[in-house]
Amino acid sequence: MSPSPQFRALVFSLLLAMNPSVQADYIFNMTPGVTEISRGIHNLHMVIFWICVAIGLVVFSVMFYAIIWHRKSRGAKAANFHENTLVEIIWTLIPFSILTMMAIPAAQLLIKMHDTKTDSDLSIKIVGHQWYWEYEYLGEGVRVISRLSTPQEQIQNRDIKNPHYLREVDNHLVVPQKKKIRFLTTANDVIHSWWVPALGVKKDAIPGFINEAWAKIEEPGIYRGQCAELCGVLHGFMPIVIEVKTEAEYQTWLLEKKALMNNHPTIGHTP
Ligand SMILES: [Cu+2]
Repeated sequence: MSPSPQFRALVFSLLLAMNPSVQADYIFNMTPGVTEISRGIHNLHMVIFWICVAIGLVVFSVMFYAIIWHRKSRGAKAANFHENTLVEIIWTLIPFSILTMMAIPAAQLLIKMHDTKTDSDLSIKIVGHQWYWEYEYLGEGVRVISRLSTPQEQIQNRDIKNPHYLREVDNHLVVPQKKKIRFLTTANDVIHSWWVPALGVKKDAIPGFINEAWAKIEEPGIYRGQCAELCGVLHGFMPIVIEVKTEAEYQTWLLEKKALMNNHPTIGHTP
């Protein structure tokens, strides 16, 4: 009997996974991102990860040592003691101090992440809609409606999918580099969540509430994200694309956008 197609596919994918050149394409870890905060999150994640690895090694070493060298078949007799105050104090103090060590850098980073009050250079109101994003540049009179731009032919498998399939929009959120941008998120209908991993920002957009986040992006480029709160049938079809420009390019873009909106006041106002 020849192996089933499923079995052959499994063997093939396992062989493929063992190939070093294929492994190079996989990144299992979180990425450091492009802001000070996202790097801070990544570093904290790595520190906590290695603390967990160390705890795991210590606990499992002691456990396997006890299981192997002090097993009953070797004639080991279990110690029988209760209410040993010293032991109880030690096994309370050790986890307590480990948790405190973890909490200090985590709290420092959280405070930094939530500090939207100081020195922000511009504020952008982000409104989640079923199913697109709306960006309003506060004080500038500029509004951008950002919708999925992947053609229906690709979604319905009638055309070849492009590399940014379902992660591309008609109008990017354009922002300047090296400026502290304050994001104010809210929603028009149901709860959405504005998530851009490279910025280390994930903020719920809740109707009737305004949440705050911020980012200061060092390098120009395009960064992508998506809605991260199940918001209805097209939840997976409202991506986020941020285009970071140099300050001069951003000012030019803003002027062009303002001129366009003055000439056509309905642009960006109607979904
Ligand atoms: Cu959504």
